[in-house]
Amino acid sequence: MKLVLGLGDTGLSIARFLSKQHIAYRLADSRLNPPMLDDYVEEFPGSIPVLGDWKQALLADVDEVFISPGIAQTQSIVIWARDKNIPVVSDIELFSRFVKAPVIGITGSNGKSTVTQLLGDMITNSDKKVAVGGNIGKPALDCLDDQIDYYVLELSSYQLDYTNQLKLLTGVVLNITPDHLDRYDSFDDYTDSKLSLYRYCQDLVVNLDEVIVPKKNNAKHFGIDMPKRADDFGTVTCHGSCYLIKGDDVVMSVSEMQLIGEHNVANMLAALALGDQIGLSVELMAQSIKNFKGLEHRLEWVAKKQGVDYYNDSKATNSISTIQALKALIDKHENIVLIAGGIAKEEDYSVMFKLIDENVFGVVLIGQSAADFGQSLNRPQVSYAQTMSEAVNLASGMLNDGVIVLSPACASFDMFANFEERGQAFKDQVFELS
Ligand code: UMA
Ligand code: ADP
Repeated sequence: MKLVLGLGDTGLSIARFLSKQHIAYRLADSRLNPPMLDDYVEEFPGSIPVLGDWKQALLADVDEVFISPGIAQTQSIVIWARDKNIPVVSDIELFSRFVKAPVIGITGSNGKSTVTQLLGDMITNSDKKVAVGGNIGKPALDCLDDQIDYYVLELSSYQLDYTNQLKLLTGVVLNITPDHLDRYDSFDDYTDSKLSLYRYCQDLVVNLDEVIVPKKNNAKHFGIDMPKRADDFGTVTCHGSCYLIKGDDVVMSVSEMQLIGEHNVANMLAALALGDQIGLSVELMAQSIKNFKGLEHRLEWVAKKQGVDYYNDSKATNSISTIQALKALIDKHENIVLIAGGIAKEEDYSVMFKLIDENVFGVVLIGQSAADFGQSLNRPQVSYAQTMSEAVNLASGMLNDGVIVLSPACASFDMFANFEERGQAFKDQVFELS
């Protein structure tokens, strides 16, 4: 008997998969009304999940636990299972046991979804069948299909924590900066979780600009500087224009990218390096980059209203992502108003506050962290809002030209269901402005 823990997207995908394989399982969730309850009951009429506080009895006759990534290792059910030497395994490891085509794994603190989606586009553009999934949204097990040539999986540290076996053709740890520290004893533990991805890779892609990631000679490298080796990716600036290059060869001009910011240049280089490692044509990959509009809620241009450009960067849930958004916008605009705040992460925000003090004209603060953030800022004009509509209205009153960006540097759960709902609320309000 297997035990499936969690009835969100992952739990439902595991239940579906085990049912198809005719493997007996019990499904449990510690909440009384988990997100996928209705879907589960509709798909498996007659099956009843066990809801409410974890009980030891859930483990009776169980030889393996399949767990959703949102359930922390400190939860009693995980501790009980491990005390009884019952393996606690992610959906990713289960997927890996059954997958036939090569898998590419992408992790990191920021940029995972952007690189995952772009690499998926590059593979499609090369006339191969690709499935893109994992932490980006579609659970890995729901992607399994015999027709697929490549799987591109975004992997979170939570998923990696419960993974001990996985076969990746290639993979990358894009960057490592503090995030999710409520789930880890220390930043070192979080780093180890991210770096564990390399244990499963046949070939590796390494970011030369990420000091924490150990450099390996047998890896393909990328970084913002000029590459030292013919097969690595980087950039060069010539007569004021910046180019993406492989070795000494120009791939394309950065001005042909639709995304802005140096962080996105790094993301493009990472996707190029991964694609090159699996044999995609550099020319076709460059075409995919030129066509790539980016993902919703990631420094997404929304509209220009009364001379002001509005950007939705709701996915910025930590300080480094907001720092990168501001740096990208500072390069192009003199007047910036930032809408930020929410549930702050356990990290040091001082670099972000300094950047705001030096470069941002006005700030509108929302959510739980508003008062703390306000006290840490000295220079810009600061206002406080209770709702997103109030925040957008206050921000638009501060500027006649320039840019207003929602880049919260915080999680959204104090005011919204998730970052998508927060970004949508921002966009709806922007569209309502005259
Ligand atoms: N649950 C409990 N007890 C708990 C915690 C959760 O029973 O203490 C139950 C919840 O009631 C719920 C289920 O577990 O029914 C939810 O499981 P989950 O939180 O693991 O969420 P899923 O719906 O399965 O979605 C997960 C990822 N969520 C998390 O890692 C928190 C999704 O990433 C991912 O897209 C999906 O699997 C498919 O692979 C989301 C995410 O926020 C986008 N990820 C984090 C991030 O990107 O920062 C890591
Ligand atoms: P993830 O899937 O790792 O959360 P996303 O591609 O969804 O990454 O982007 C999340 C946030 O991080 C967005 O605000 C985006 O603008 C920002 N971001 C994207 N790439 C990087 C990067 N390489 N470094 C820092 N921030 C980034």
